This record gives sequence, C-alpha cells and structure tokens, in this order.
Amino acid sequence: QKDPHYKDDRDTMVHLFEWKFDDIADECERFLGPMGYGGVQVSPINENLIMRNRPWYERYQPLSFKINTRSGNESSFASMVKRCNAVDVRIYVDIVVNHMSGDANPAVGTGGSTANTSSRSYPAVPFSFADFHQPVCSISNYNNATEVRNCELSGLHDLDQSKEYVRSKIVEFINRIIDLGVAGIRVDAAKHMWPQDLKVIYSRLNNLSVAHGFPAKSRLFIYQEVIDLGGEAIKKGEYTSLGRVIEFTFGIVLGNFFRGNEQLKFLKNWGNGWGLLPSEDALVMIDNHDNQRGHGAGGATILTYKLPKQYKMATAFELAHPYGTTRVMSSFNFTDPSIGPPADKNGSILSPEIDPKTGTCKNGWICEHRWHQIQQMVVFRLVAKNDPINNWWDNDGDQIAFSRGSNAFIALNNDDEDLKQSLVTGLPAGKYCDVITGQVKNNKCTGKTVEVGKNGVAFVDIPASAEDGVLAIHIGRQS
Ligand code: ARE
Ligand code: CA
Repeated sequence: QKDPHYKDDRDTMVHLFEWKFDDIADECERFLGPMGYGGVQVSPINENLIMRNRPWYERYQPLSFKINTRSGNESSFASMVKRCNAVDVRIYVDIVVNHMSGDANPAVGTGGSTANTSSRSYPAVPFSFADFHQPVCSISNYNNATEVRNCELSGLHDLDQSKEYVRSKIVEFINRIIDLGVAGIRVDAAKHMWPQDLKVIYSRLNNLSVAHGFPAKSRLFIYQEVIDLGGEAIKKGEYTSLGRVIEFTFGIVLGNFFRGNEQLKFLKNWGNGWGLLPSEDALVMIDNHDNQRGHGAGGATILTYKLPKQYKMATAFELAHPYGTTRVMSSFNFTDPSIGPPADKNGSILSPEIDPKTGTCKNGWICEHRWHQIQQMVVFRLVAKNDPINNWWDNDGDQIAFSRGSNAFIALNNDDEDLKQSLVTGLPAGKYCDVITGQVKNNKCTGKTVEVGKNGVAFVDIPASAEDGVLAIHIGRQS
C-alpha cells in the first residue's frame, strides 16, 4: 500500500488542483505521458456542497459519494482514468471521508442532491444522525487525541468510522473507483480518523483492477494527510503501518532553507533523521493546496510559485534528492486565499490555455508542472533512479552540489557570491546540456554546456544573479 505503482521507471506525481477531468486526460496525453510523470492527484471527485462565490474549499464538504463535481461526472472520470492509464500515467484521488459538509441552508450539491445538515440527513448516501459522532463537539485542543478524532474539524459533520454502516459506505465508494482504474488515494484528514478504523476500511478494499492493466494482487497506494510537526497528541507514526503519510515537515524546513534562513550546507544529511519519517513511509512536497494559501500548517515559511526563483530551487532539491515519494503542485493564480479556480459567469471551471510557443499556461492557471526547470527535474529524478547521493560538495555556506551515483549531478547556489568551481560530478566524461538553462534541440544544447573530463570533474558556473540558482546535468541529456 506504499507503492505508487508508477509504470516502468516513471516518477513523481503532480496535483492538478481543481482541473476538470477532460483537461486532465488531455494533459496526460499531450504532456505528462511524454514527459515521464508517474501520476496525477485529482481534487475530490464526489459531490460537494455548492457554496456562495464557489471557494475552492467547497470540495472538502461532501454531500454524497456520487462522482459529480465541477471537474466532471462519473463518465468523464472513467474516461480520464482510462486515457491516463493508456499513456502510463496513474490517477490518485483525494478522498474526503472524515466528514460530510458543515451547516448550510439550503444545502444543495454539485450533483443536485440536497441535505438537511443540522439534522445530519444526507439522503443521497444515505447518512443520518446515527452515522455521526455524538455528542457533537468541535476540535480545539490538539493535545487530546479523542477530541481530534471524534469532534468536528471546523464545523464539518464528523462521520463515525467505527460504525459498520459508515465503513461499508466508504469501502463501497473506494472500491467503485478502484474498479474504474485508479492507482491510489490521498486520505484527507486521516489524522481525524482512528487508525484502527482506517485499518478495517483499507483491509476491505479490492485489489487494483487487472482489467485496467495493474498486475494481479496489486494493492491501492494510500497516502494519508496527518499533519504532525511535533508537539501534538497524534503522531504520524501511528499511520505508517497503513500506508504512506504526507510529511509536512519536509516543505516547511526546505522553505526555510531556500528562503535563505539556513545555510544549504546543513542539508548534507537531509532525509531520515531531521524529524522526518523514514523515506519509504513519506510522500513529500514543497507546498500543497492548503499551505500555499495559509490554510493547514506551515505559515509564512512555505514557498510557492509566487517566489519563483526560490521555489524552483527548493523543488529542484526535492526532485534531486532520493528521499520520499515526490509530488509537484500545480496551482491557479490567486490573491484572495478563498477564491476558486478560473471559472466563467456560471461557475464552470475554465480549461487551462496553453501557449503553443512556451508550453506554459495562461488564463489564470500557473501550471508549475510545465515550468521548464521543474519538468526537467522530473526527468532528472527518473534518470537518477535509486542511486545514492555521492560526491557531496559545499562551500561551507549556501552553495552545494551532489551526484546521484554516476547518472546525474546537480549544483545549487543560494549565496550572494557566484559559484565558480571545478567539481567532481561522478558522471562519465562527455558534454552535457544543463537542463535548467536549456534543452537539447536538434542535437544542440540551447543552454549551458558542461564538459565533464576523464576524471569526472567539470567546471560549474552559477552566477549569484542567475535567473535560476541551479545547474543540473544527467546521462539522458548529452550534447
Ligand atoms: C471551511 C471554512 C471554515 C468553516 C468550514 C465549514 O474555511 O471556516 O468552518 O468550511 O463550513 C478545507 C479548508 C477549510 C474549509 C474546509 C471545508 O482548508 O478552511 O473550511 O476545506 O470547506 C487541519 C486538519 C487538516 C486540514 C487542515 C486545513 O488537520 O486535515 O486543517 N486539511 C485538509 C484539506 C483541506 C480541507 C480539509 C482537510 C477538510 O487539505 O483543504 O479544509 O476536508 C495545526 C494542526 C493541523 C491543522 C492545522 C490547521 O497545524 O496540527 O492538524 O490542520 O493546524 O488548523
Ligand atoms: Ca473524525
């Protein structure tokens, strides 16, 4: 349950936050598949409460388990999963099963279902009063594990997963999407559910669908949202026997580093230790849909697309380092942290428009996953395979470099001084194209060419004023 089931030697998933299913399918075929991405996390797919002004977070207020949201319906979902699997890109669904909606009157859903939220009546499931934790209480003390699990998170009506009927409805929903060909789930608010209840639910899930190309007896990839920065009652380690856990410390610490608050040289032993989970238990990111806008945990240290140079450096480090299963965020532009995705007057989500020249997105979509530097680091990661970090170098300050075995080499400069240095790259002698400043086009490198000598040494040059403080070369891109 910790294996993302990437096809062949693919790697890294992207969260296409709030994208429509048809657009995701197109993106799998025209970009993610060809580029080597392993999979896509999609926003919650089951029917949600329609809220005034359509904030993005309405999708975390379920009204039923019907697949019907602003991203599309069950048939467009099924078609997306098929089309993405066909080009070797896996689909992971964000599952919201800790709770249903908060109070709303009237409560009408994206699939037309209604609910009487104050009496906990959700006829489209159906759920009723007895399926929710009682007495009703709200979470305020994170040092009390029972309160965190049995009370309401921000007024969201809290399902009781110890009840057989509630379990059966959740299992039914997840099994339905497994049979449609998904490879995994993000378990929203897993911290707010008892591990023993989740264990029962997970144990009843079907194997992945052989009809959709998964090997026999493959188990669903499970990664759970358990925010644990230390100092609370609930520990991330309580969930690692069930699946992976999203390691929130990762992006917070790296955000702090690449904002310049800590010297990069201290990243030499980054990974296990550092208060991070063991690598094989962790799913990691620089930012997510919550903490990029001040929700969830991390606050102002989180880096986002709004600080592109630092963000790209932190992401390059994430993808170059062997720790964890990596996820890349793909956002829409916002200033108001509540605002939903780009939409027309009727609230229908707009498709991202892609600039044919640059391959970047327009009309409000940021598409970090298409940024040249990020996309190329995804390739770097799959070329690096499982090779260890070798040839660590630092200037005793904010300049670092390392190789991944003899497949790939990266240098980062977060210093006020230029990095100009002969460094051991670990790579075979030859001419390499720096994938950050350019690419190989018609057999020519459009960016910096790096010459590695017979001894594996190359001269590395990253000016302090460079657009990107990164240089990355690997055996897949020689010129
Ligand atoms: C919205 C409104 C609320 C309102 C509620 C009900 O903002 O004011 O009371 O609706 O009407 C998202 C948004 C919420 C939103 C919710 C439902 O972030 O603002 O509420 O959708 O629309 C905790 C949880 C963690 C959770 C974060 C946000 O532990 O699970 O809070 N993250 C997930 C998703 C979110 C989503 C939900 C859960 C709910 O990723 O997108 O909420 O499905 C410490 C603790 C953390 C805690 C954190 C913040 O760091 O350690 O555990 O995270 O503080 O409180
Ligand atoms: Ca709960």
